Amino acid sequence: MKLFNLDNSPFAARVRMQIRHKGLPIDFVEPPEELRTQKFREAYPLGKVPALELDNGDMIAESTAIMNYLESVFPETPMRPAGAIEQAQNEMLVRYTDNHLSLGLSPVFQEFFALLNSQQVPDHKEGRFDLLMPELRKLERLLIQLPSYKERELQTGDLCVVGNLYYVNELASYFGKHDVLEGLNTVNSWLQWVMAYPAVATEIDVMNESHRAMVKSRSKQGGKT
Ligand SMILES: N[C@@H](CCC(=O)N[C@@H](CS)C(=O)NCC(=O)O)C(=O)O
Repeated sequence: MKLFNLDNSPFAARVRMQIRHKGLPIDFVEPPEELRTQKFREAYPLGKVPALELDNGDMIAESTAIMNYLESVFPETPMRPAGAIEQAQNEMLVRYTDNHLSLGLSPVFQEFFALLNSQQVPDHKEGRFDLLMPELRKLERLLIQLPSYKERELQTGDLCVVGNLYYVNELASYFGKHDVLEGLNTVNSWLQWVMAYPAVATEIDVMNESHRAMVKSRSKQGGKT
């Protein structure tokens, strides 16, 4: 099996963390097609990565579909709980990331790339980053309400949250925000717990290096893509 992925993609990083944590025999490869081209869109079922290519050539798109498939096919070191309520609780973290956190993060990304391209100084007061803050407070409430992570193993929901949360922290500084997780005590202690897993820490590092290299190269080009 092959995982078509990009180092700086949080959606790919969550799958790589799972593969690394479970020790699965799956290669990580960059898509040979250039991003956002017609060829790229045609090569993958939904025109995005990550995409998992099976040995028979079948392709699975969508990070969460891939993660569920891998849990079904490789049940050792389970990262998706067995019980109905535990499954729903894990799923809440997955859905929180894709339906709440990512939606708040997406306009921040757009603004970030606009800033990078125009080399403008961010407007710290009116930035879209402020719209993201309520989404972070939602995570605090969710983690308080769910049974403590300390009583369970690492799950797919944790991987989804931590990959996207990396970008919240990373982009914050460009918008003049510091300590965006300040006061979110449960989020902070959960983050410490999740980052202590080597598979998580390694893939966050990979994402960080790749993201920073991209920023550096765009800045050198005077913001031109
Ligand atoms: N919902 C998708 C999101 C994947 C996604 O947005 N991938 C980005 C990279 S981070 C991509 O392939 N973008 C290329 C494009 O939109 O042309 C998932 O969970 O896999």
